[in-house]
Amino acid sequence: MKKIGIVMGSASDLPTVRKAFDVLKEYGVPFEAHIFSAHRTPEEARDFALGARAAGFGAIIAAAGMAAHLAGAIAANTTLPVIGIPCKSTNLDGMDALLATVQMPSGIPVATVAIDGAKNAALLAIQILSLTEEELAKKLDEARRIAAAEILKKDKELADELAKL
Ligand code: RP5
Repeated sequence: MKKIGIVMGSASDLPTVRKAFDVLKEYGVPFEAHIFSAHRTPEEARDFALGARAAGFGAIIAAAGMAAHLAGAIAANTTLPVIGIPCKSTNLDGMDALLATVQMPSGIPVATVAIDGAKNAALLAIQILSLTEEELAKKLDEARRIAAAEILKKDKELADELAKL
C-alpha cells in the first residue's frame, strides 16, 4: 500500500494534526509525518515534495496556520494529490490560513478541508488510496454505515422524547 505523507508548518500544529494520525492508524494506513515550514525550512519542504512520488507516497496532507503557504508550496513541487488543512490561529480564527490554503492559482490544486479539519483530511487521503485498495474501500463503507446507524438511533430517541411531551 502507498504511504500518506503529512507535513506541518510548526510543532504548534501537532494538536490538530494528531487527529489525522489517529484516523490513519485506525484504518491501518502507513504514514510518515514531518515538521517542514514553507517559510522557515523551504528547502526541506521542497525536497520532500520533489521526492514524494518516488518514495512511495500516494497523497500528501499539509497543515499550516497564519500565512499558510505550505500546502501550496508542496503542491508546486509534486503532482501527487495534496490535501491542505488550514490551522486555527489566535488572531483570525483560521480564516487567514483557510484563504491562503484554498485560493490556489489555476493549475496547482490543493484539496482544502475545513479549518482544523484533520479528520476529513485523513479520510480524503484514505479515499484516494481506496481507488486501488479494496480493503480500504470496504472499511470506508462500514464506517459510513455505522455513522448512519448512530444518527438514526438519535433520530428515534428524539421522536420517542417528543412523543412523550
Ligand atoms: C505557521 O505559523 C505554522 O503552521 C503555525 O500554524 C503558525 C505558527 O507557528 P509557530 O510560531 O507556533 O511556530 O507557519
